[in-house]
Amino acid sequence: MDKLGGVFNASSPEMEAMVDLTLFIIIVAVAILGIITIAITYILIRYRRRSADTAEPRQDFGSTKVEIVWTVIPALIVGVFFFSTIKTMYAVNPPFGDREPDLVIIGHQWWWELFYPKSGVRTANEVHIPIGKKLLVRLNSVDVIHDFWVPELGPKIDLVPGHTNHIWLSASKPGVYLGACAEFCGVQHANMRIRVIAETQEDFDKWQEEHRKIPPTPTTGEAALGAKLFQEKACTNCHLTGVGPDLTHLSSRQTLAAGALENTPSNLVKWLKNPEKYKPSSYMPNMKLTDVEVNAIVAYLEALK
Ligand code: HEC
Ligand SMILES: [Cu+2]
Repeated sequence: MDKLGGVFNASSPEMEAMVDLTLFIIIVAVAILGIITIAITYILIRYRRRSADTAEPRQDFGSTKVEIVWTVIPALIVGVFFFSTIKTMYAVNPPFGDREPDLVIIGHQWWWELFYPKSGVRTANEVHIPIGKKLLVRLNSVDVIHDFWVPELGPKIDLVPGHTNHIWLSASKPGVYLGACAEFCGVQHANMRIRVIAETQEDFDKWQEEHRKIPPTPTTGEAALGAKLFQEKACTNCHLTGVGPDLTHLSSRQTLAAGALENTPSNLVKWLKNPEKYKPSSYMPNMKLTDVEVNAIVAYLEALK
């Protein structure tokens, strides 16, 4: 399974702001720890009990000056943390007013439904974004609480049934950023992976243009038989209704079933024959297809481009 990128490998302005704040707090905290450790060590040695000491040392009770110093300094430090945090929150999550979302993500057990309202593109599990742009993302769930988390790009955000959340998503350089559902959501929680594919505006536009088109239904050969079976075997009952992922441009995706399998024609055959084996308990039923049927459906799905 692919490894997630680390949070310190920030690849978006949002994540950079969060990492800067984290490092700043860590550095200040370590400096305080250092000062205190040195002070305690010094005091322990300098004022240790010596053999000539017989009486109790001088005792001081109450010093307004000292009280003020040790109240004001920590208050200032906490104040600086407070304002840096507010500034970071604002950088990561600026108000979006009545702007319409650029992308809608809907959590399902155990896959991500993706919809780009402005272009009408529907897909699943692999989010495409243009680099250097902030996308406003609206998140929802149809079943239980899920959580969208791509560590290199930004904070985690819950997908809650009956409640809408928003997040800004961006990437500063092209790449494939891996993420995962970060809220336990059932047996296949671990196989609910996300890929964010950040590309140049040009490549993103091209991707979007291709995904807007409904490919023609094949009329000859195995693929034509597959198209017929796709209707007859009731695949459409789930895959055209949002119960299962949109399969129109499946062949352009890198993985199958939210990261459970690499997307190759032979893995697609395996998946269709026995989804249970690769993603136990997933809501894709074993459709009990014959080899001929599976091959025809794979030919059809591969032909949809
Ligand atoms: C009862 C609803 C249902 C039916 C019927 C159904 N599927 Fe699915 N299918 C799903 C669900 C739900 C998933 C997502 C599984 C997951 O990732 O957890 C899925 C996943 C898939 C995937 C992987 C998609 C991706 O984005 O990675 C393929 C391919 C697929 N189904 C093909 C088919 C074909 C072909 C048929 C008909 C022979 C079919 N399905 C019938 C519900 C269904
Ligand atoms: Cu989940």
